[in-house]
Amino acid sequence: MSMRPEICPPPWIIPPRRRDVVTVTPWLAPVVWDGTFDPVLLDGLYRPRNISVAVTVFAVGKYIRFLEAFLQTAEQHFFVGFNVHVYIFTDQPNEVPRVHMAPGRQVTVRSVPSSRRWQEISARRMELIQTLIEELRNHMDYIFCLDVDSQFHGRWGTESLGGLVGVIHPGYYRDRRTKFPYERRPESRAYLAPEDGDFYYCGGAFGGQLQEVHLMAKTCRRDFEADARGGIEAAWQEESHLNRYMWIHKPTKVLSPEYLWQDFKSREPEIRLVRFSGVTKNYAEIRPN
Ligand code: UD2
Repeated sequence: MSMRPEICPPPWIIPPRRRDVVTVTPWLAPVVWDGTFDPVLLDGLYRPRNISVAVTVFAVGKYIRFLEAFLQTAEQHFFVGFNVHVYIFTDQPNEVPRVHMAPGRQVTVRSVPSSRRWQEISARRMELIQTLIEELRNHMDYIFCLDVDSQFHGRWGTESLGGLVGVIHPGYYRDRRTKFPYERRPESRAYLAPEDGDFYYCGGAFGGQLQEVHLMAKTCRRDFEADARGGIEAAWQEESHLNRYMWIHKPTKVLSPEYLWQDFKSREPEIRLVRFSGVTKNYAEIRPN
């Protein structure tokens, strides 16, 4: 792989690009914010490697209604110009909208049973992600697991790639760790003590290299099931287990809340760009219970 030197200034002359936010973790993982990276440089580095990115998205019950906008906006903003394979898990395969996709991009639909409890849907995701990755090994390079009730509004691309990638939850990024809604009961395998924790990460967006995400999904599933056998369900289901996992196995890249905002939240000054955001929804109307 060769790179033209003129597109990459010498690293020692680049001043820090953002001073208003944390751009590196104490364990030296980058925290990605608008302005901290050069998209042209990064795309140029990854393009010769012909990388492929898998995406999982779950659309069970009424959540099928979010799929069309999710897919359409992914075409506009998510890894544009790269190989992308979206895996849709749904109980209504015939209702999956047809969205035109650019060359190198495709969709696969997988059937899953309907659920009576919304917590079940969220919990089962880790199991399905684990088994999907076991099938995909050697076919895809990276995977992102995303909430369907969301839309892309800005670029989400090669700057997000890493071994294990966590997204800082938009609801808690200004809070102290004692306020994070981690699982606080020591009898749960998702337990974190008040002095533990780095960020509060989203269950609605995470990813990385296949083997890293596989290990995380497998561990979260195992711990979730062990909790269930003991009659306990963590405060935020798989999101709680993911937070426990990422406390112990630090992500190699952290994405700022630009990568999962929430439409109902007013924009803070440090959020220059919302790239992906959860739509505002009526929980009582949309969830099975
Ligand atoms: C939060 C998390 C979410 C998950 C959940 C509880 C963020 C910003 N959001 O979202 O990731 O951790 O809390 O565990 O991190 N789904 C269906 N059908 C249903 C219910 C859910 O398909 O009837 C799927 C769908 O893909 C949805 C996802 O599960 O996007 C998460 O469920 P949610 O959107 O209801 O949870 P929410 O927004 O409270």
